[in-house]
Amino acid sequence: MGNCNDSMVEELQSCESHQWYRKFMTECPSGLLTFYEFKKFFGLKNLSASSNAYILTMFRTFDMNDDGFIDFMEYVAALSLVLKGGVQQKLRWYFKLYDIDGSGCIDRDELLQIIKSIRAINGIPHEMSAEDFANMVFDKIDVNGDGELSYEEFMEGVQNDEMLLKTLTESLDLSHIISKIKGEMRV
Ligand SMILES: [Ca+2]
Ligand SMILES: [Ca+2]
Ligand SMILES: [Ca+2]
Repeated sequence: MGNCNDSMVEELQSCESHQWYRKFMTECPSGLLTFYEFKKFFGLKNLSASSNAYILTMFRTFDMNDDGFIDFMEYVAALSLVLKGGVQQKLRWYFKLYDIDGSGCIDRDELLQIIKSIRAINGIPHEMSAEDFANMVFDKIDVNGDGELSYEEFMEGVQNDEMLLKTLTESLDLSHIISKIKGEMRV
């Protein structure tokens, strides 16, 4: 039967966009998802404050024109990135997601907040504390030591470190959310 994750991705990639369109239009007849609807759409309920903050950041990253809604084009763009995007594209998107205040750099608090939120959502126990992990990331890739990760430091540092790349892409592959969509589409 092969690898379950591979077949899931193949299955999702073979999905016709009209299926996604139908789901979007059924759950969101106005064609615009608010943050509240976005959470409902993905079945995200009873989130802790930090998870809620993470989902809000994700929502804002999807909302490319910053109008407070996710329209169908933004929805499709986000899904196709998640499903098909290459490493560079994904990292670029993660950088935007991590840079919560949009300053163009990721500081330690932003990284810590994201790590904590991701862990809360994924619910997987980790050997290393979120604080230690954030410190390790900065030790490794904050090349000029100014306490912030620039876009260049982030892109180069993560791509040149197999462990970081694996950890970041795995923790952020959104498989949790995709499996929720997939579950609903089967019904
Ligand atoms: Ca929008
Ligand atoms: Ca920032
Ligand atoms: Ca730096």
